[in-house]
Amino acid sequence: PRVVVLAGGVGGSKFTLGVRAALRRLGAPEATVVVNTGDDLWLSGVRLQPDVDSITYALAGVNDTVRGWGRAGDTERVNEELQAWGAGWPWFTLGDLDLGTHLARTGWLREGLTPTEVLGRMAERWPLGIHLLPMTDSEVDTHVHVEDGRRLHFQEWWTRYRAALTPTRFENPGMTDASPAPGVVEAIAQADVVLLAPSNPVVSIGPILAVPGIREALRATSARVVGVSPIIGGRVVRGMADVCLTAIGVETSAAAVARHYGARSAEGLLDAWLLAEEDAAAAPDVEAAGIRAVVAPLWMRDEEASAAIAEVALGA
Ligand code: GDP
Ligand code: FO1
Ligand code: CA
Repeated sequence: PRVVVLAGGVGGSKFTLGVRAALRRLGAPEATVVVNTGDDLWLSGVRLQPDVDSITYALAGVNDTVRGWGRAGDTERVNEELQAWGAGWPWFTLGDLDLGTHLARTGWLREGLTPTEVLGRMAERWPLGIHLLPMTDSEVDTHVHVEDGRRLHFQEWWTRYRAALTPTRFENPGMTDASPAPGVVEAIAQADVVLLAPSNPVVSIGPILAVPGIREALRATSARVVGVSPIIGGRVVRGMADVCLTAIGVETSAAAVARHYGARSAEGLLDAWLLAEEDAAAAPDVEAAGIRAVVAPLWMRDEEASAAIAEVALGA
């Protein structure tokens, strides 16, 4: 099958590893993975793309699996020097190897390459076994409005305050003028299956769906659209998706997230939704919303577990 995946960083990369393995077994073509770029930011003169890099590093097998971001075995010599200059953010670490990526990317952007072309360039070094596309070539960084009236970049809200400042809303300045990156709408139109990774529904999948044209492409495609729940047993596995969901008035439960994406038959996106075994009792709620519910083990412990989830999703 021709497969498109919409994905964020850590949840997105673990799931993408599984999709790649499952498609290789089937002898199917490489999946197209559309990645969130709302996490991106400029810092110390370089462009960071955390979710892009999480997927790139994970598929190249060079990611730090313990920390959950950056390169395995990285060092922080340059970061110490930046801190000594008072440059960048004191709560934000740029690893030496990671900085190599940011410098290469920023150099290419300054030479006039688009973010899509930069990803193409990066795939020459590390053939990822997937076709990685940014959701858009525009800069639409996510900002978080918090209770005291301030507006922070998503990265400051998360890494400095650990999501402890209550968000009132999320905003992607520039989004109304953005368009999908070249190839995104075409890939969705030509797909047999579109998978929503078990990524943060608000700040990972949310920005992708907010790019004008992407939701419409998902509504129009003849592909089945299948989502995988990032909520297991009524809790987020890691990260701050619960805080984000609360801010937009969605309960932290597998059924509520499915209803948030909505049934395709009711102006939404989903044909089917994978729920964890721990949430099997919520299956009737999902079905009542007009979405086919499929119960499966959803812990992405390792690549094999993720591949099994991908196989169930492709079968749904
Ligand atoms: P981020 O960009 O690094 O925050 O990562 P994503 O947005 O792609 O994914 C974050 C989400 O992944 C969180 O809401 C987690 O609940 C979810 N997640 C992480 N590990 C697992 C897992 O093993 N299984 C499932 N179903 N969800 C997971
Ligand atoms: N997360 C942290 O908690 N602290 C950091 O210092 C940090 C640095 C960092 C640098 C590059 C990069 O690509 C990601 C980095 N992250 C860091 C992870 C990132 O803030 C978030 O976890 C993701 O954006 C959430 O998807
Ligand atoms: Ca992210």
